Amino acid sequence: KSICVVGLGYIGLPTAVMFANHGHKVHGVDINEKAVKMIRNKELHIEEHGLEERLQLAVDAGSLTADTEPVEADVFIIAVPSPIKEDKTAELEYVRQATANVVPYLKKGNLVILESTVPPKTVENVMIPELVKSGLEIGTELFVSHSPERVIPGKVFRELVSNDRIIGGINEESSRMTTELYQSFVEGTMHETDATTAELVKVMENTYRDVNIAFANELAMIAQNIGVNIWEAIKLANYHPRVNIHTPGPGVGGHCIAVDPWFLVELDPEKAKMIHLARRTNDGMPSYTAQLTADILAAKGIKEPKIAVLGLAFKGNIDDMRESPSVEVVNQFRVRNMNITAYDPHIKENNLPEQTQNFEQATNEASALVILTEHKAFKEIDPTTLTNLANKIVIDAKNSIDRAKWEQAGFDVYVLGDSKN
Ligand code: SAJ
Repeated sequence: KSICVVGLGYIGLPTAVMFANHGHKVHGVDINEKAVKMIRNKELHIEEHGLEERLQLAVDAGSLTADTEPVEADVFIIAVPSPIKEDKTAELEYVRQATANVVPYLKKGNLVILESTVPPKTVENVMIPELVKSGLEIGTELFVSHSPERVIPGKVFRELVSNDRIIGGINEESSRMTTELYQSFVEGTMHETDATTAELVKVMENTYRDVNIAFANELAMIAQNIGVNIWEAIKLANYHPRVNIHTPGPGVGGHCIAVDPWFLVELDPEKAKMIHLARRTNDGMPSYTAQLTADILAAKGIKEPKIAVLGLAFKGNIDDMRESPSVEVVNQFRVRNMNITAYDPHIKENNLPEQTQNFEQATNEASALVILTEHKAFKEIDPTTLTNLANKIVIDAKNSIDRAKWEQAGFDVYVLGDSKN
């Protein structure tokens, strides 16, 4: 089949590459000219394990092209951002615009698939009104579905293949066509439903995690006050066959889990009470983490401390800083007039004035290291080599380092949610 993928970001590019390497002729579209150029040159504008070699293969074989404009195709896949605005309501302009952009290229028999995560009813209320402008009859001449991506950054290529998929067509024929297409590489089961159900299911999945993480964060703060290590307590609770408590931390980041619950709050603010509170709890964790650090240093009598923040990505081993709680933790340190440097081996451009690309520089004369992201690179630090610090104090908001190893090297180790500090 010929497939036009609109949006070549964290989801669109891997998806385009997968289809291209599984017998389809793919044309990728992005408004970012620099990204398009890079893709044509087989260069990555995003980091994802296994992407580089797969991109090379697809471009060399001539099965993947890229441009800023769509072309005619059998199938159009839309994978553009659907963020929230300042006021926490959904920004659907990218979805609407991407849909409008493909309309001039649509022909009878085409299938349009939305992969972006969206508030329930977006296909019906935002996409369909654009698609009717093609003059094609929706459901008989033009087929439409929502097939939300479910992959986790860092393991995209594994999960694209192995995860089950929800396929929500606007009618059965749309679902059937979509299932058939994804069967090119998906080994998981395809579950067909209607478009609005699929939209809700996807938003529910991410909200489930957000609420569960908020619960874990609440427990961490309680444990901290009563002398219990929450990490140990959660591990023990999760031995119960029907309990799965998530992990606490300095907050929830990314473009999905910290965003999608707001779609439900916007949809029904009266009913989405717990969902709203969970968002607020998780959004409060950066401030809690900064205050925890400030309290530890004050208790040690360290005046005008210099903090080395380790980890700016929103989670481990990725290069993505979107909605990262680390940015807010840094901000909370600023608010407390604390001196900071920030370092992340995965974030190659300086996004914050405090950021440095040099680990030595970041840690030089530091009163404390504050680990905010569970990068493998931080776990591998040999604490005995850290000889440029002002104090041997490490605060681990992710419980990610080997405590014994650091203590042996003479460090005072503090872990968020563990009052054995
Ligand atoms: N986090 C915690 N505690 C946890 C799990 C995560 O504090 O127990 C934090 C992480 O540190 C990170 C944030 O939450 O800051 C989100 O990380 P994540 O790994 O849970 O999720 P994402 O945003 O990378 O990907 C999620 C996934 N959804 C679910 O797990 C239900 C993924 O499958 C989706 O495809 C993706 O959202 C998406 O695009 O919607």
